[in-house]
Amino acid sequence: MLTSKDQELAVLLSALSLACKATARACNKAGIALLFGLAGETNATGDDQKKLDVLSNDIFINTLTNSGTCAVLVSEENEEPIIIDPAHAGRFCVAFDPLDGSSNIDCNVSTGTIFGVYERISTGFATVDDIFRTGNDLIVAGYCMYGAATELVITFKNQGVHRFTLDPSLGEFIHTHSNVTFPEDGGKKIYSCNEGNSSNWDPAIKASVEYFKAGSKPYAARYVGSMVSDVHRTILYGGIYLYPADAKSKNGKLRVLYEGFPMAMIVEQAGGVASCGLFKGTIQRLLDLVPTSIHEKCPVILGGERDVKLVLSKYKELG
Ligand code: AHM
Ligand code: MG
Repeated sequence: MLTSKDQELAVLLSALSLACKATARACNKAGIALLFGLAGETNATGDDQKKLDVLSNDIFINTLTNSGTCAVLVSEENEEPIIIDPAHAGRFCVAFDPLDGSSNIDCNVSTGTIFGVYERISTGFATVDDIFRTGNDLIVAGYCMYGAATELVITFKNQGVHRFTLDPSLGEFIHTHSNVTFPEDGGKKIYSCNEGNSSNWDPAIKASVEYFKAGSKPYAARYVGSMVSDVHRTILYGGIYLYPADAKSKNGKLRVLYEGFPMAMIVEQAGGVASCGLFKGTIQRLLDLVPTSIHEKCPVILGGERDVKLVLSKYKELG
């Protein structure tokens, strides 16, 4: 029998899937509806907002607020958390990046939405502390990829990773794959990172990428520049995705709450490894971080065990 929590979670998931469908439609029609280009504002981390960033953010905020299932929302596009008035609040808190991969929006390359769901711990007025928790506390993590097809990938913590593809003729996500896992042998030898930053990387990352490129059968380089697409390919084909810290960005580029945590949970649930590498003096499992600000960043190293272990061994060797 469904508990009231299960029922409320079903409503939340329906709201998330509706917001993903609406965002997919906006991306599909962007050229015709003149939705490419800048909105004229910057977001919380100082990035120029695109029209589609703003539209998708409105879609997610309105859909989640109106679902009546949420108490706190954190979006990449909002400087402050949104605390929902108790009369309309539910039991969940959602951190999301409504349209990740902003640099790819205007050239019609894949983008995605990333989200993580917590169950609130407060009673009465929710507070941002409901979301300043380790990634291990997430009860749902997911992403939606707006690519050649729109695909929703979700994990309900400890219940594996599931793939759903949007059938545009039905307007519904169809469940296509259960218990998605990384290829057992590590899969294809692919490394995925912005190598343009390599002169600022630390020695362990430099040495790892040199290792991947060495020998008679070097790894292939693949980098879309949209985390959702790069991580999706890494899970399905194998290999490693890195956005490490560097001399200019000591905490890396990607945000803990709505990029690092949800992707790390999906990767671990698919049998992979998610690490920050050597971060703040220790080899740091990504999901064990405890954020203290909503737009906090962390280094991200995700992939199959074969390749992430290699990077961690370079950290042990070189510091
Ligand atoms: P965004 O949230 O502003 O789109 O930034 C996140 C994106 C990730 O999707 C992607 O992996 C990374 O930034 C690419 O960064 P870069 O252009 O520095 O390679
Ligand atoms: Mg993003």
